[in-house]
This record gives sequence, C-alpha cells and structure tokens, in this order.
Amino acid sequence: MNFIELFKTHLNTDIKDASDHEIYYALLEAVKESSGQKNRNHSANSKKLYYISAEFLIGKLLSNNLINLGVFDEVRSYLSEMGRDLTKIENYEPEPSLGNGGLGRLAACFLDSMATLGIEGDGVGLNYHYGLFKQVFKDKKQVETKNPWIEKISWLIPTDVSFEVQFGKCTVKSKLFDIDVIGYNSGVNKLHLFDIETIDETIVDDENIDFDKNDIMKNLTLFLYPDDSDKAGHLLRIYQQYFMVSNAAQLILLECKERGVDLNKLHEHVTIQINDTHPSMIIPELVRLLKLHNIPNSDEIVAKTCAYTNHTILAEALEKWPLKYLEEVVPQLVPEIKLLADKIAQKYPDNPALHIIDKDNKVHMARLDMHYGYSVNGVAALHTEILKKEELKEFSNIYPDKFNNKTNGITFRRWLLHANPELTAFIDKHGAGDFRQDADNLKKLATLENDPAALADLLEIKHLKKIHLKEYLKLVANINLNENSILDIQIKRLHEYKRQQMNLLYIFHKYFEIKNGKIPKTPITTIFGAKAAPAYKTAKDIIHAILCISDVIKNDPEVAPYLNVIMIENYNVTFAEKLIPACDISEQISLASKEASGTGNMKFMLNGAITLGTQDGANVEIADLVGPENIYIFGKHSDEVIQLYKDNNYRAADIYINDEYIRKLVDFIISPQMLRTGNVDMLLELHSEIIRKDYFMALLDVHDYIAVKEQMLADYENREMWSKMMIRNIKEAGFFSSDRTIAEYNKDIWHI
Ligand code: 26Q
Repeated sequence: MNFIELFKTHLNTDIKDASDHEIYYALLEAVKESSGQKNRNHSANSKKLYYISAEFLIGKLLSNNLINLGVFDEVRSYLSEMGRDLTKIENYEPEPSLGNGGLGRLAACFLDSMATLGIEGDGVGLNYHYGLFKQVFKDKKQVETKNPWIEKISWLIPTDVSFEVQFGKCTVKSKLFDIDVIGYNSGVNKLHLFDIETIDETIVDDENIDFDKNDIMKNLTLFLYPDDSDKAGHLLRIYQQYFMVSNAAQLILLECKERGVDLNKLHEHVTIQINDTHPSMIIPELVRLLKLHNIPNSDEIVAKTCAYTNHTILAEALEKWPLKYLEEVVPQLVPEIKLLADKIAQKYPDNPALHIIDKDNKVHMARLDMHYGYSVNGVAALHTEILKKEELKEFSNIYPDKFNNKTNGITFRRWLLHANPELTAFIDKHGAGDFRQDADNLKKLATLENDPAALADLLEIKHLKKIHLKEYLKLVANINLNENSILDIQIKRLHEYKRQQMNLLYIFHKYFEIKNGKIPKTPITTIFGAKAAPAYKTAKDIIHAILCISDVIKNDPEVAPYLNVIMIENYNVTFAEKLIPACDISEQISLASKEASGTGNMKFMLNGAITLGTQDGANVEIADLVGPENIYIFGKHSDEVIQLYKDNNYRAADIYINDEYIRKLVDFIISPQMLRTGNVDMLLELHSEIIRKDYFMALLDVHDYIAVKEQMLADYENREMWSKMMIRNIKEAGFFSSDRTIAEYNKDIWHI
C-alpha cells in the first residue's frame, strides 16, 4: 500500500470533512505504521551503539519523518490538491521540549545521521512529561510554567519493557516508551525514553513549576533539570540520572542476552557514548551489574565499552556530586565508585587532580569518565585543544591516545531540506544534486559567484523566507516583522558567556545614533530567543533589560521606524526552523575559549546568513573554510582571554571608569527611559554586575564588536558583494553535516 492509501485508512472520515488536527493524527499514525514496517538497522553478530543522553531536543517530527521516508513531496501535493496546507497541519504538532539547547539538539541530529548511515545505534534517555519549562513573559520578566507535550496520540510507542530501579529509600518500576528514528532513505533506529508508571502530573499547577521535589514516586520524570539551586533539586538530579543509566544498563544487558553475547566480551558487541557527564553513573552501574553476573575484571571491560564527550569548559558546569548525596540516593553504587576511585588514588597518590573523589568527598564525574572510558572527545578543534592544553591537561598527559576531536555537525534533512525547501530547490537547480548523499558536493556552487542571475535568486529566496517568518510570527505571537529590514539574530540559551548583554549594549549604541540623527540606510531588526535557567539571576536580569529596551524603542517614534528589538517567547526548535532561513546576521559572540562549539552557527551558515563572531568554538573552523573576507571576526583571541583569567587581570570597573563611551552605554541600563518601563532592582543589579564583575568580559570586546558590526551593516548595502558572501558560506557548509561527524565517530571510536 502506498503512503497516501495508508494515510486514508487512518483517517476515519472523508478528507473534505476532516479537520487539520485529524489529518495530523492520521499522518502520524501512517508514519508510525510505515516505519514499523521498515527494517531496523541491524545485522547479525554486529556491534551496537547506545547514545545515552539526558537530553534529546528532537523538535517536531512529522515533516522530518515524511522527508526521511521519501514521501514528503507526494503528501504535500496530495494535501494541496485536497485544498489543505501541510504547513498549517504541522502547527498542530506539539514540540517535545526534551532539552536545553546545543547538547540536546546535537543528540537529535546524531540520531538522524546514525539512522541515515545505517549505523545500529539507539538513543537512551528520559520521558520528561513537562520537558524543560515553558517560558512566559510577565511584566517583562521570565516566568516558568510546565510545558506538556504528550497527547493521547503521539510519537511515543509504549513497550512491555520494564525494569526495577533501586534507590536508598524506595524501588521504582520503569516503563519504556520508544520513538522510531527514521533514517533518510535508510533503516530505522530507536530512541528509548524511560518513564515511571506512578508519575503524577497533578502535583504541578498552571502558574509555575513548584512541586514537592522529595516525592520521587510522583515527580521523577516530570521535568528536565528542575531548579537545582537547593539540596532537594540536586538530589532529584541524581535520582533522574541514576534512573536513566540503571535502565540503560539493564536494557543493554537484556539485549546482549537476547543476542547471546558473552558478557566477558561486552566491548566487542556494545559501545556506549556518554553525552556529557549526566549519564556518567552508567560506569559504576555496569560494573556492579557485571559483577552480579559473575564477570571478572568488570571495570576493565566497562573501560573498553564507554566513551565520553565533553561539551563544556566552564568549570562550574563540570558535575561533582557530594558522596553524601550519592549515599542517600544510590547507596548500592557508592562501594563501586569507591573501588574505582581507590584504584586511581593508589596509582597516582601524589596527584590529587587525577583523583575521582576529592578531599571534600566530592565525586568528579568527568574524571570517572576519563579513567574508565576509552575515548574522550571535544566538540570542535579549538575546544579539544583547550581541553588538552588547559582544563584536562593532567588527563591528556597520562592518556594522550584517548583524546580526540569530533567537530559537531547538524542534519541537513531538518536544517536545509525541511526548514528551507526554496534554498534546497535552488541548490538542486544549480547542480549540486547529490549533496544529500555527500554534502561536500555543495562546493560545486562555487561557480555561482559569477552568475548574477543566480545571486539575485539567492537574495530573492532570503526575502521570501523573511516574508514566511513575518507570517509565522504574526500567527503564533502577534509580532509585526518588517520583512524589508536587516535580520540580526541571536538565538541560544541565555548565559553571560554567550554575551547577549554585549548585544544589548550595541542596541543602546544604535539607539543613540538614531536619536542623534544618524539613520540606518536599511532598518534593522534584532531578534533574541533565549531561556534562562530558573535560578540564574543575572541571566533573568538580561532578559528583562532586553524586553525593556524593546519597549523603549517601540514607543519612540524617532527610533521605531529604523530599529526593532524582538524577544521571542519560549524559543524552541520550531522557531529556530523559521528564524534561521530568514537571517542575515548570525550572532556568535561568546567570549573566546568559552563556547565549546556552537551548532546554531552552522545552521545559519548553511542558510546563507553571515557570521558575526569571535574566534571561538566552531566559528574558528567556519572562518578557516570561508576565508576572512566572508565572515566578520572580532574580539580578543582565546589565548589572551585564558591569560587574563590566569593572571586575574581583568577589571571591568577600570574600563567603565576610563572609557566615557562605554560608561554611557552601561549607564543606559539605569537611564530614566529604561527605569520608566522596567524593574528598578533588576536593572540596578544588572548595571552593577557588569561594572563590578563582568565575568565574561563584555566590556573587553564591546568596542571591537560595535566597529565590526557597523562595517557589516555598511557591507549589507552592497547587495552583490553580500550575495557572494552568502554563496561562499553555503558552499562551504558541507563539512558541518552531522553525517560527516557521525562517520568520524564511527571510524575513530565506535567501529560499528
Ligand atoms: C550541569 C549541572 C547541573 C545542572 C545542569 C547542568 C548542565 C545542563 C545542561 C550542564 C550543561 C548542559 C548543556 C550544555 C550544552 O548544551 N552545551 C553545548 O553543547 C553543544 C553541543 O556540543 C555545543 O555546541 C555548545 O557550544 C555547548 O555549549
């Protein structure tokens, strides 16, 4: 039966009488049935990968699944013949918010690429009912509420798989749900999401995300990373992490049993990728379970099975759990952790930097991974170098062969074929036809630099995507976008190291210029999308300040025609898919050395936006590929920044006092205009935070940032030059296909 016929069997009425919502459900059921009929990526005697991650930011699945099944065009045309619009139908799909940002979205891109390349690799994570919180703006402040996404009919497939997971105070029974991961013209893998049956959604109301953090039987899989500012929050994180890895370990051993694997040779049949340290307890848990199976040298076997990916160099983000907490939550694991730690302490008695348990009795999860894993990778070339030379130096000294780099990537199915079908058609038309199989073929677009008609078409597509964005923003958020403005976009988690506050200072600068009669040639729209962690005060103050300046400008008729600041509420994958294709200026302005890689930077580049960035993370590799004439780089080099930290030699207050213009910019935070519309305490605190600390050195780079951004805006007016830069970015983006990244993981680490 072809797909359309299958779809009709799931639609109980004639399509003419069906609502868009009913059509969505019928398409979903038809996709599930089709993928169920496809082969799993599986071959006898093979090795299998388990990608364990606390986050899988998968986004909406309908269109992507239709694309990967190869029926998207057919379905869209059929619906259109019936007077229906697939884009509208898609709006009924709720987006699962099973991630914070980069790390979770990377895991989702990786699943897509593994399935596409036919690598037998399943994801394992948790089925958070309310995901990460939903962001709501009230009085220009972020408020967190629940973010439900699971409907009666959903992508989740209930299974009979269930395990017992033992905690200090109780034992819970898990229940496994699967989501099919459909490869592009290829086989199917699974995303395994564990849940508990006793979950109680009613303990959270509609107003906020407060709930009894101690009631594990009811709350365990409600939220991703609930506010961890107190002890109960920390414990809940440990409960979640252990629940995830104990289920993963039991699932792995069950599948090994079904395949008849000799557990003494586990590493020949299984490889486990640990996505940051959140799943690191899989190491002692597997050791424990193998011992229960009477396998000798279980720690050595586990060390040949597990591989660790590091996603951050921020010391405060490296997880360390007090042994006391672990004793309370997972007492049976503590003896195993101590044994593993003792072995290391005995081997390196004089080097406490290598010890798994430190003098304060805290367990360093990354150290566990590095000692008891066979691979440690960073996520961009610069990041891996900094890990080796600075943060994890002691470890790369003793394990030089374990360290390797895997520069991140993105799936072109979602970020090009789905998000930008117009650009996809353009690329097809200009003869990079098989770029879907081999993204390097995008390089063939090089000849378009000398093709004025093609360059004009490219600008036309950008404009069309701005119109699509305008329609979408009006529909879902009642926002008015000027489709004839320059779109300058910064979308990512809110964090001081990403320096949204520096962008804010730029907006003040532009506001002053316009007030002084210096009118931009083309109006500018600056768009932010960002959630702040619920307990991260300064991040919330920055959101507040952005919402305030947006309001100040909107109500100033002298400025509003030329400058517009939009802060998207509850930014998510779906918004990203609409924003990125419409973007002109991609803001990648982290303090050099702090952004491990970034992946938004790659999505923007692929869609013909030009990067305004520091020499950080994968920006460095983008710059190497496109050349300095096709990217706008500013700011201090990572070496200088690292030295400033080492010497404790950065004083924001000195800059503030000695630099009149910077003082003017910073002081605008507490100007009468801002105070009139904002909260005095929050604005005062942000003002003082920047002067007193500015831990991520926004004032260090702000002059250079302003100057380079001005140059960029001036260059935008030269449409021919700009369109050439666009094509030179698109043609080099092939390197950032996650198919390339996954092929490298497989060749160097997994050997599936
Ligand atoms: C840790 C301890 C306690 C509470 C929360 C956490 C926590 C939660 C989420 C720590 C880290 C994260 C997420 C990190 C993340 O998304 N990192 C990003 O990973 C991307 C993929 O590799 C990179 O491109 C980004 O540069 C990096 O910031």
